[in-house]
Amino acid sequence: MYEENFHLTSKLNPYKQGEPSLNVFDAVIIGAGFSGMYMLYRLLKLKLNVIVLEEASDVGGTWYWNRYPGAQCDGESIEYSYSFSEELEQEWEWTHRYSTQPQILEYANHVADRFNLRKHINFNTRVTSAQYNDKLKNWKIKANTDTYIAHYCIMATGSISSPNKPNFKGLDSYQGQWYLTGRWPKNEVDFIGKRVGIIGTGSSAVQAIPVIAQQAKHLTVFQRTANYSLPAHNRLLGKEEIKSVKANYSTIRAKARNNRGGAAGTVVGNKSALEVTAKEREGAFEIQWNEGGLGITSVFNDILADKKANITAANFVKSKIHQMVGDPITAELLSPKNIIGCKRVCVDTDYYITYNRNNVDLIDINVDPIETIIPNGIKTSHNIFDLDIIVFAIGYDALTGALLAIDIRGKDNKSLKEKWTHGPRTYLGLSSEGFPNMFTITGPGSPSVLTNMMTSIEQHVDWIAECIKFLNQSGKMEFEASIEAENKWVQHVEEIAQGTLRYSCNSWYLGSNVPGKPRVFIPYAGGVPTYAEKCYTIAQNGYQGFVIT
Ligand code: N01
Repeated sequence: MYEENFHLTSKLNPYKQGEPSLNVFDAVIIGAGFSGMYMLYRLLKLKLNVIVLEEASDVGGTWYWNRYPGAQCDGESIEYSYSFSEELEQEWEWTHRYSTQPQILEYANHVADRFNLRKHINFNTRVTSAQYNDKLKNWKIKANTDTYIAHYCIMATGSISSPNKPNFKGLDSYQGQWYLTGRWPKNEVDFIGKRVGIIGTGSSAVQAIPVIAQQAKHLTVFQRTANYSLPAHNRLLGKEEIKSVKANYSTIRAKARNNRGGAAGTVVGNKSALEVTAKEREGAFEIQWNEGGLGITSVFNDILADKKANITAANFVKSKIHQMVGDPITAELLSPKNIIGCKRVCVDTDYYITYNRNNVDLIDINVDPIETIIPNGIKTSHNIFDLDIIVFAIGYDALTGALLAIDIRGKDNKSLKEKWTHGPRTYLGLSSEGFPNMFTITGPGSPSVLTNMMTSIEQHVDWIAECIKFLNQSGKMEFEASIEAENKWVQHVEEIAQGTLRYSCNSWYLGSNVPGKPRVFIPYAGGVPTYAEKCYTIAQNGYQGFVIT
C-alpha cells in the first residue's frame, strides 16, 4: 500500500553535479529503538532515501542499554510487540507473560534482520546537533562521525533514554566498581561475594534488588522515596494460550487502540471504589493482586481521579507490604506516603520479601543522608558503608532529556533548549513551532509513557509516514506547527493533567526528579483513543494547526 516513489534527495543535494552526495537523505531518523526501526520501515516502504543514526552499537534503544540484572518489561509480551506485520506476529513466539530484557533485545534484532533494516542504520553514531536551513528547507545533522543533510529530521530518541548522571560528591575517589542501570555494560557483572550498595528504589531498582540480593554477600539499599510495587506473577505462556493469541491478534490490537492506556488487557472497572462495600472492594483488589501486573489502579474507575478512592487502593497495597515484610519498621519504611499511581507504579518479582533476607539492609536517606562517596564506599551522616560495588538506579531526564541533549536549532537559528526553558512546547507532541520538517515520535505532549509504548509508537509513526507521503505527493517543502495550535495544545495538556491526581507528588512525569527542570506535566493524559482520534481528524482536515508551504 505504501510502495510509492518519492525522491527528494536530488532537490536537497547542496553539492554540485559530480560531487559526492553520500550523506544527503530524504530523512534522517535519530535512534534505532522500536520507534526508529518502525519509522525506517515505513519510510523505506515509501521508497525514501533514509538513514538511521544510532549511538549504540546495535538496535534496541532502551532495551540495548538497560541490561541490569532482573530487567524485564512490565507490559505484557503479547502487547509490547509490533502489530504492523502479521507475518512477524505469527512467526515470533513469546515464551513468558512478561519478557526479560534479553528476549526483547532478541526480538528487536529479529525485526532488524527480518526487514533488512541494518544496512540503513549507522551505529556508533552520536548526533550532537541538528540545524535547520531556512533557505534550503533541510536539516544539517552533525554526529561524532560525520555530517548529514536531510529534508526531514525525525527524532526517535525515546522517552526514558537519557539517564541521570550520578553527581555524587566524591565519586571520582571511589575505588570500587560502579554502574548505572540505564547504561549497563554488556559483560556480566559479578556480584558474588561482594558488598553492594544500590541508590534508588524506582522500577529499575525494584527489579534489580531481588536478583542482586541473591548473589551479593551483602546489599544495602539507599531509599529516598518508597514506591508502590505490584507483583508480576510472571509465568510461561502455554501452547494453547499462544495459539489463541495468534488467532486473535487483530482483535487484541483493536482493543489496545481503543483502550485509554493502549493495552488490550487493561480493563478499567465501571464502578467507583467508594460505591461498593469494603468487603467487595478488598475482594476486587485481591483478585487483581493475584492476577499480577499494573492493574490495581484500574480495578475501579476513580482510583486515579479521586483521592478517597485512591486511598483504598493505596491502603490495600500497604497492608500487603506489611504482610510480606517481617520487620514492621522496614515494612513501614517501604510503605509509600504518596498516593498510588502518582509516581509510576513498579512491577516486581519478590521485591518486598527480599527485605526479609539477612544480607539486605534498607537505609532511609531522608534520616541518614548520603554525604559523600568515599574511596571504599558511601558515607552518610551517621554511618560509613564499605562497598565493593555501587549501583546507581537514579532514573532519567525523561521525555525531554534525549531531545535537548542535541543542540537543535530551527528557523532563525532558534534553539529548542531556549524555547523549552519553561517546559516543552509542542503541537500534539509531534512537532514544535519554529522547527519545520522535524517530527518527535512519542514526544512531550503526547500519551507516550502513560500508555503501552508500542501502541503509541505505531500510532505516531503511521501518522508521520502518512503526513510525509501527503507532503511529498503535494510537492510541499515545509511543514510546521502553528504557534496558535501549539499554544492551545500546551494549555490542553496542562488542563487534562490537572484533572488527575498526578500533580500531587514529585515524579519524572513532572520533571521534578531533575534539579532545575521546570515543573510541567509532560505527557498527554487524555488517553490513546481520544488522542489518536484528534490526530486523525487533524490530518483529515488538511493538517489543521500546521503551516504548510
Ligand atoms: O527511575 P525512577 P527508574 N539520591 O526515576 C532515586 C521505566 N522503567 O530507572 O523518588 C538518592 O523511577 C529516586 O528517588 P525519588 C518506568 O516507566 C520501566 O527506576 O526521586 N536517590 C528513585 O527512587 C520507570 O518509572 C521498566 O525521591 C535518588 C530512583 O532513584 C522509569 O523507567 C523498568 C537520587 C529513580 O527511580 C524510570 O525508572 C525500568 C539521588 N540523588 C524502568 N536521584 C519496565 O518496563 C534519584 N534517586 C520494567
